[in-house]
Amino acid sequence: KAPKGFALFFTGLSGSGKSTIAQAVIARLLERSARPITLLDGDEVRKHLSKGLGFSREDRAANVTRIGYVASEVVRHGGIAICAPIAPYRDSRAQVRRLVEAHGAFIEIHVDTALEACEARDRKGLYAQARAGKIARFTGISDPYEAPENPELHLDGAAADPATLAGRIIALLRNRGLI
Ligand code: GGZ
Repeated sequence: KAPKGFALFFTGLSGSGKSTIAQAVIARLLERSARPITLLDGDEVRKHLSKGLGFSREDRAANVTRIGYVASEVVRHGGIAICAPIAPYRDSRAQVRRLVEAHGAFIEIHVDTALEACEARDRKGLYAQARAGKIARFTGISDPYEAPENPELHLDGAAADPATLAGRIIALLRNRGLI
Protein backbone atom coordinates (compact mmCIF):
# COMPACT_ATOMS: atom_id res chain seq x y z
CA LYS A 1 0.00 0.00 0.00
CA ALA A 2 1.09 3.58 -0.60
CA PRO A 3 3.17 5.02 2.24
CA LYS A 4 1.69 7.74 4.41
CA GLY A 5 3.05 11.20 3.75
CA PHE A 6 4.69 13.19 6.49
CA ALA A 7 6.30 16.57 7.15
CA LEU A 8 9.36 17.19 9.27
CA PHE A 9 9.12 20.74 10.51
CA PHE A 10 12.34 22.09 12.02
CA THR A 11 12.06 25.28 14.06
CA GLY A 12 14.80 27.18 15.88
CA LEU A 13 17.07 30.21 15.82
CA SER A 14 19.30 31.26 12.95
CA GLY A 15 22.47 29.17 13.19
CA SER A 16 20.84 26.55 15.42
CA GLY A 17 21.68 23.80 12.91
CA LYS A 18 18.25 23.23 11.32
CA SER A 19 19.50 23.07 7.72
CA THR A 20 22.53 20.93 8.54
CA ILE A 21 20.46 18.41 10.49
CA ALA A 22 17.81 18.42 7.74
CA GLN A 23 20.51 17.62 5.16
CA ALA A 24 21.78 14.75 7.30
CA VAL A 25 18.23 13.38 7.63
CA ILE A 26 17.74 13.59 3.86
CA ALA A 27 20.95 11.63 3.30
CA ARG A 28 19.72 8.91 5.68
CA LEU A 29 16.27 8.78 4.06
CA LEU A 30 17.77 8.49 0.57
CA GLU A 31 19.82 5.47 1.71
CA ARG A 32 16.61 3.69 2.68
CA SER A 33 14.25 4.39 -0.20
CA ALA A 34 13.65 6.20 -3.44
CA ARG A 35 10.70 8.20 -2.08
CA PRO A 36 11.01 11.77 -3.31
CA ILE A 37 11.74 14.43 -0.71
CA THR A 38 10.79 18.09 -0.98
CA LEU A 39 13.06 20.40 1.02
CA LEU A 40 11.63 23.78 1.99
CA ASP A 41 14.60 25.51 3.58
CA GLY A 42 14.29 29.02 5.01
CA ASP A 43 16.95 30.51 2.76
CA GLU A 44 15.80 28.93 -0.52
CA VAL A 45 12.12 29.61 0.14
CA ARG A 46 12.81 33.31 0.55
CA LYS A 47 14.42 33.42 -2.89
CA HIS A 48 11.38 31.90 -4.58
CA LEU A 49 8.08 31.12 -2.82
CA SER A 50 8.43 34.04 -0.39
CA LYS A 51 10.40 36.46 -2.56
CA GLY A 52 9.81 40.04 -1.41
CA LEU A 53 8.74 39.18 2.13
CA GLY A 54 10.60 40.73 5.06
CA PHE A 55 10.78 39.91 8.75
CA SER A 56 7.78 41.68 10.26
CA ARG A 57 5.40 39.48 12.23
CA GLU A 58 2.99 39.48 9.27
CA ASP A 59 5.66 38.62 6.70
CA ARG A 60 7.12 35.82 8.82
CA ALA A 61 3.62 34.42 9.32
CA ALA A 62 2.96 34.57 5.57
CA ASN A 63 6.30 32.90 4.85
CA VAL A 64 5.69 30.07 7.33
CA THR A 65 2.11 29.39 6.23
CA ARG A 66 3.16 29.33 2.55
CA ILE A 67 5.74 26.70 3.48
CA GLY A 68 3.00 24.87 5.36
CA TYR A 69 0.66 24.94 2.40
CA VAL A 70 3.26 23.49 0.05
CA ALA A 71 4.18 20.87 2.66
CA SER A 72 0.52 19.91 3.06
CA GLU A 73 0.20 19.38 -0.72
CA VAL A 74 3.32 17.21 -0.77
CA VAL A 75 1.98 15.18 2.17
CA ARG A 76 -1.44 14.90 0.55
CA HIS A 77 0.22 13.03 -2.31
CA GLY A 78 2.06 10.69 0.05
CA GLY A 79 5.36 12.54 -0.13
CA ILE A 80 7.95 13.68 2.38
CA ALA A 81 8.27 17.42 3.05
CA ILE A 82 11.14 18.78 5.08
CA CYS A 83 10.73 22.36 6.28
CA ALA A 84 13.38 24.42 8.05
CA PRO A 85 12.31 28.02 8.67
CA ILE A 86 12.92 29.79 11.99
CA ALA A 87 9.11 29.88 12.43
CA PRO A 88 9.24 31.96 15.62
CA TYR A 89 5.49 32.20 16.20
CA ARG A 90 3.45 29.51 17.91
CA ASP A 91 0.23 30.36 16.09
CA SER A 92 1.85 30.08 12.64
CA ARG A 93 3.33 26.70 13.57
CA ALA A 94 -0.07 25.54 14.83
CA GLN A 95 -1.63 26.62 11.54
CA VAL A 96 0.94 24.62 9.59
CA ARG A 97 0.29 21.63 11.83
CA ARG A 98 -3.44 21.80 11.06
CA LEU A 99 -2.81 22.07 7.31
CA VAL A 100 -0.47 19.07 7.27
CA GLU A 101 -2.37 16.86 9.72
CA ALA A 102 -5.40 17.01 7.42
CA HIS A 103 -3.39 14.72 5.10
CA GLY A 104 -0.64 12.99 7.07
CA ALA A 105 1.80 13.21 9.96
CA PHE A 106 3.39 16.39 11.25
CA ILE A 107 6.63 16.04 13.17
CA GLU A 108 7.74 19.27 14.83
CA ILE A 109 11.41 19.31 15.78
CA HIS A 110 12.67 22.08 18.02
CA VAL A 111 16.35 22.63 17.36
CA ASP A 112 16.95 24.25 20.70
CA THR A 113 20.53 25.45 20.42
CA ALA A 114 21.38 28.11 23.01
CA LEU A 115 21.50 31.62 21.58
CA GLU A 116 25.06 31.89 22.95
CA ALA A 117 26.12 28.91 20.84
CA CYS A 118 24.39 30.22 17.69
CA GLU A 119 25.97 33.60 18.21
CA ALA A 120 29.42 32.20 19.01
CA ARG A 121 29.44 30.39 15.65
CA ASP A 122 27.81 33.23 13.71
CA ARG A 123 28.79 31.63 10.42
CA LYS A 124 27.17 34.32 8.30
CA GLY A 125 28.07 37.24 10.55
CA LEU A 126 24.38 38.09 10.98
CA TYR A 127 24.42 38.15 14.79
CA ALA A 128 27.27 40.68 14.76
CA GLN A 129 25.26 42.82 12.35
CA ALA A 130 22.14 42.46 14.49
CA ARG A 131 24.07 43.48 17.64
CA ALA A 132 25.43 46.49 15.76
CA GLY A 133 21.89 47.49 14.83
CA LYS A 134 22.52 46.90 11.11
CA ILE A 135 19.80 44.23 10.94
CA ALA A 136 16.54 45.08 12.67
CA ARG A 137 14.15 42.54 14.16
CA PHE A 138 16.69 39.75 14.36
CA THR A 139 15.28 36.64 16.03
CA GLY A 140 16.74 36.11 19.50
CA ILE A 141 18.38 39.56 19.56
CA SER A 142 15.67 42.09 18.78
CA ASP A 143 12.71 39.91 17.80
CA PRO A 144 10.91 37.11 19.66
CA TYR A 145 11.20 33.35 19.40
CA GLU A 146 8.29 31.53 21.01
CA ALA A 147 9.61 28.11 21.98
CA PRO A 148 7.42 25.11 21.10
CA GLU A 149 5.57 23.64 24.09
CA ASN A 150 4.91 20.17 22.72
CA PRO A 151 7.24 19.38 19.85
CA GLU A 152 7.46 15.75 18.73
CA LEU A 153 11.22 16.06 19.26
CA HIS A 154 13.45 18.43 21.18
CA LEU A 155 17.13 18.57 20.19
CA ASP A 156 20.07 20.60 21.41
CA GLY A 157 22.00 21.37 18.26
CA ALA A 158 25.21 21.87 20.25
CA ALA A 159 24.95 18.59 22.20
CA ALA A 160 25.91 16.22 19.38
CA ASP A 161 26.98 16.27 15.75
CA PRO A 162 24.32 16.63 13.03
CA ALA A 163 24.63 12.97 11.97
CA THR A 164 23.88 11.79 15.52
CA LEU A 165 20.90 14.13 15.81
CA ALA A 166 19.65 12.96 12.41
CA GLY A 167 19.84 9.40 13.76
CA ARG A 168 17.39 10.34 16.52
CA ILE A 169 14.95 11.65 13.92
CA ILE A 170 15.27 8.49 11.82
CA ALA A 171 14.56 6.41 14.96
CA LEU A 172 11.43 8.45 15.70
CA LEU A 173 10.16 8.04 12.13
CA ARG A 174 10.74 4.28 12.36
CA ASN A 175 8.93 4.10 15.71
CA ARG A 176 5.93 5.86 14.21
CA GLY A 177 5.86 3.57 11.20
CA LEU A 178 6.41 6.47 8.82
CA ILE A 179 9.48 4.87 7.20
C1 GGZ B 1 16.07 36.28 11.54
C2 GGZ B 1 17.08 36.67 9.50
C3 GGZ B 1 16.75 38.01 9.61
C4 GGZ B 1 16.05 38.46 10.76
C5 GGZ B 1 17.77 37.74 7.72
N1 GGZ B 1 15.72 37.56 11.70
O1 GGZ B 1 20.67 31.72 9.33
P1 GGZ B 1 20.07 32.19 8.06
O2 GGZ B 1 20.02 33.75 7.97
O3 GGZ B 1 20.53 31.63 6.79
O4 GGZ B 1 18.57 31.97 8.23
C6 GGZ B 1 17.89 33.13 8.67
C7 GGZ B 1 16.85 33.41 7.64
C8 GGZ B 1 15.48 33.38 8.37
O5 GGZ B 1 14.48 33.24 7.45
P2 GGZ B 1 13.22 32.31 7.77
O6 GGZ B 1 12.40 32.35 6.55
O7 GGZ B 1 13.67 31.01 8.26
O8 GGZ B 1 12.54 33.13 8.98
S1 GGZ B 1 11.01 33.12 9.46
O9 GGZ B 1 10.63 31.71 9.68
O10 GGZ B 1 11.00 33.90 10.71
O11 GGZ B 1 10.18 33.72 8.41
C9 GGZ B 1 18.87 34.30 8.58
C10 GGZ B 1 18.22 35.31 7.67
O12 GGZ B 1 17.08 34.67 7.09
N2 GGZ B 1 17.72 36.51 8.32
N3 GGZ B 1 17.19 38.67 8.49
N4 GGZ B 1 15.71 39.75 10.93
N5 GGZ B 1 16.75 35.80 10.47
